Amino acid sequence: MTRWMIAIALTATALCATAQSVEAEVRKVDKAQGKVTLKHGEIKKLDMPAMTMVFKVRDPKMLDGLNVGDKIKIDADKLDGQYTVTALSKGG
Ligand SMILES: [Cu+2]
Repeated sequence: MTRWMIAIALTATALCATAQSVEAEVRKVDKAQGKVTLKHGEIKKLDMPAMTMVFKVRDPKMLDGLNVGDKIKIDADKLDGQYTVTALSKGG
């Protein structure tokens, strides 16, 4: 039982590390445009240092319940030439 639970925990940690690994803070939410301004940490995948910038979101629904000042974790990619948040989770 204990070994099984450790295996689950390790799997969850690995998934978190590969998926929503970038910490960010919400600065502005633009639902109409499907955009969000984030102060984000380093995004190694995109070779991008920490900064504040505007992202598109893959689905405007991802902005539901998101407020300025929220601390979130994101996964971002460059889609159609635009930096896009592909996954987002609140509260780490
Ligand atoms: Cu950036």
